Amino acid sequence: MLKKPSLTRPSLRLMLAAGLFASLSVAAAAQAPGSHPSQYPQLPTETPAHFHPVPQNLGYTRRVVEIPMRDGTKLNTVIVIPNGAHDAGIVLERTPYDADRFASRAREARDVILHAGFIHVYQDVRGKYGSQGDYIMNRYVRGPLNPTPVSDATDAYDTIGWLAKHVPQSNGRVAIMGISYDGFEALMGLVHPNPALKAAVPENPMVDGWIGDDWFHHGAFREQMMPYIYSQEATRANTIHWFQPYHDDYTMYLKAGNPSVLAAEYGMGQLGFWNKIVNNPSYDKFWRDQAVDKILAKEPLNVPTMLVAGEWDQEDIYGALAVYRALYAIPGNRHNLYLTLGPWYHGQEAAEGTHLGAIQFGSNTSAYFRRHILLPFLAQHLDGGRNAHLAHVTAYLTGADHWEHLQSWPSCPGDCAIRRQPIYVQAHHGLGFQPPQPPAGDGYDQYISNPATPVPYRPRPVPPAETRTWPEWLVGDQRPAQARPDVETYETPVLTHAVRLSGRPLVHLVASTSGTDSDWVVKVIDVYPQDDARQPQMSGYELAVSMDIFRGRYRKSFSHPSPLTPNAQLTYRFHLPAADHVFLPGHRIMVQIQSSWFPLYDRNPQTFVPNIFKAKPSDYVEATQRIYHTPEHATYITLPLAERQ
Ligand code: PG9
Repeated sequence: MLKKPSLTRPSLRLMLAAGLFASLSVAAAAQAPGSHPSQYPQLPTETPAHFHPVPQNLGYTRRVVEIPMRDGTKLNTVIVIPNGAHDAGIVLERTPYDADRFASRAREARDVILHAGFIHVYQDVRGKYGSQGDYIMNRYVRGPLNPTPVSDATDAYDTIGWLAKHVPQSNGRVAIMGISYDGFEALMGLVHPNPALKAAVPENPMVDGWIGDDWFHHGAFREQMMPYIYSQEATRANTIHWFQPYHDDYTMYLKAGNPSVLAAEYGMGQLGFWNKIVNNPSYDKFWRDQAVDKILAKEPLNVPTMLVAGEWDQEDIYGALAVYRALYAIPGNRHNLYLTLGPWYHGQEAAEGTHLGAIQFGSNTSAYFRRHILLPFLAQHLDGGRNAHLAHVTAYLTGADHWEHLQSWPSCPGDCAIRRQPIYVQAHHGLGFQPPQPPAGDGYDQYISNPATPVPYRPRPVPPAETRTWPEWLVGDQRPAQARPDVETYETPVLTHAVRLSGRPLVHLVASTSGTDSDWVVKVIDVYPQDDARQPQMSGYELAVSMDIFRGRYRKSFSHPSPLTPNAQLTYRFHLPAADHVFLPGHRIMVQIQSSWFPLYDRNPQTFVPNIFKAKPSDYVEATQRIYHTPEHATYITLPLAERQ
C-alpha cells in the first residue's frame, strides 16, 4: 500500500500556486461547478450568468440556422440580412475558419456586399467549429478518394438549395465566393452546381497542393505550413496552437533536421492529413485526383465565374490561373469565364491595396476591384439583368501601374502580341537575349550547396508564417540572397527600352550536381536603378516578379521520382508563376539560381532516398552545383514578352 503523503508547509504553498489546492477542495466539498469554496473571501464575478446581446442598429440582422445535408449532417450557418431586404441576392461563403467570427468582422462584406443590399451567408464546413460531421482537409469530391455520398461539392449544392427556398428576403439567386480555402469551397460549388447558383467568385483558391499551392511546389515541401496543419486538424475549433520555441523559424526547422522529426516532437502522427502528406510525397493519385483544375475541366462551365489571382500570392499563387487555363481550353466555357489578376498578396483584394511591402501602386487597387469589378459582377448575376459589360480579363500591369481590360490571359491590349523569347544565362554572370558564345573558360558557374547552411528565403530571423510580415516576403529585396556564395546571379545591362512580361516564364536550366538529388530555385528579378530619381528609397532594390522551386528527383516524372546522375549535365524544365510586369528603361533584368529556400521549403538531402520525409541525418550531404551556359548546354528562361506588332 502507498503511504499517504503528509502536507508540509512548502508543498502546500506550491499546490496553492499551481491552483491545485483549489480544485482538490472543490472536489472534496462537491460544490456546484463555478462556485468557490466558501471559507475564503469572494469578489463578485464580473461575468453575468446569462448575457443577453442587445440588438445593435448596424443596418442588418443575423439569423443562425443549422442546414441539413443529404446525409443528415447539420452545418452551422450565419445569415446576415440587411434591414429592409427583399428580393435580394445571396452571397454564400463556406469556410473552415469559423463562420461566426467571419460574420462579425468588417471585411469586404461591409464595403460591398451588405451595402449593396445582398444577403451574406457564412457557413462552417463539415467538421469545423459549429458544424457537425468529420473534417477532411480540402474534402475530396465523390469518386476514388471519397466513396461516401457527401463532399464539399454536395454540401455546397445542398446549402444553396436550402438558402434559395428558406430565406424569405431573398430572390432565390445565390453566388458563392471566398478567399483561399474558402476559394476552394467556391470552386467546389461549381462541381455539378445547384441551379440556384448564379455566380461564383473563387479568390486565390487552393487548387493543386502539390504542383504550386499550399503544401508543395514541384515536389518541395512547404515546411512552414506545419503549424497550420497542426492547429487546423488537432481540434474542431482550432483551440490548440503550435508552441513557438524559437524567435527564428530558420533555427527551429534546422535543429529538427527533417520535418518528420519536428512532427514527431509535436505529436502530429495523430493528425490524418499529416500522415497523408508523409505517405504521398510524389504526385500520385492522391494529389492528381483532388486537383481542382482537372476536376472542373471534366464538365462545362455553366455558371458565370470570376477567378481572382494575386501576382505576389505567397500561399496559392498557382490555383486561380491553373483553373483559368483548364476552363479556357474548352471554347464553350469562355463566355462564362472571367479573371482579375491584381498586384496582391494572398487575399489582399479584400484589404488595403495601395502598396505591398515597399512597392507602391499609387492607387487603392483592392478598392478598385471591389467597387468596379466584384460589385458589378455580383449585381449583374444576382439582381438579374443589368449587364455590367465587364472585360473577361482585368489585369494589373505592375511596373507601369495601371489596369488593363483584356479578352483573355495572357494577352496585351491593342496591336500588341505575346512573343516567346528566351533570355540566356551568359559567361561572366551576364544575361541577355542572344544565345551564349563558345566559352573562353569553363562554360559553367559553380557553387557548393550545403544543407547545414541553407539559403534563407527571407532575412533572418525568419518569422513564422501567418505573422504580420508573412504576406510581404515575395516582394522582399533579393540583395541579401545575391550576397551569398551559394546563389548565382546573372544580370542584363541597363535596359534602354521597356521590356514587358505577360504570362508564365518557362525555365530551361542545364545544371549538374555531385549529389543524386537536388533542388533548384530560379528567380526573375527587376533591379531598380542604383540611383532611382523617381523613388530614391527603392534605389538598387531587387524585386522578384516571378520565382519558384523545383525538386530535381521529379525531372522525368512528377509521380515517379528518380535519382540524378552525379555530375551529369541535366535539363530541368518548369514554369514559374505568371507575372504581368514592365521592366522600365534604366532597370535591369536579373536571374538568381540557388539550391535551397529555407525554411519555407524543407531541405533536399542531396542524396536520393525513396521518401525525403524519412531521410536520415547522414543522407544530408554537401553538393557541388554547376550552372551551364555554353551554346550546346544553354541555360535560359523563355519569357512571354508583350510587344507591339
Ligand atoms: N492558404 C490557406 C489554405 C488553403 C487551403 C488549404 C490549406 C490552407 C488559406 O489561407 O486558407
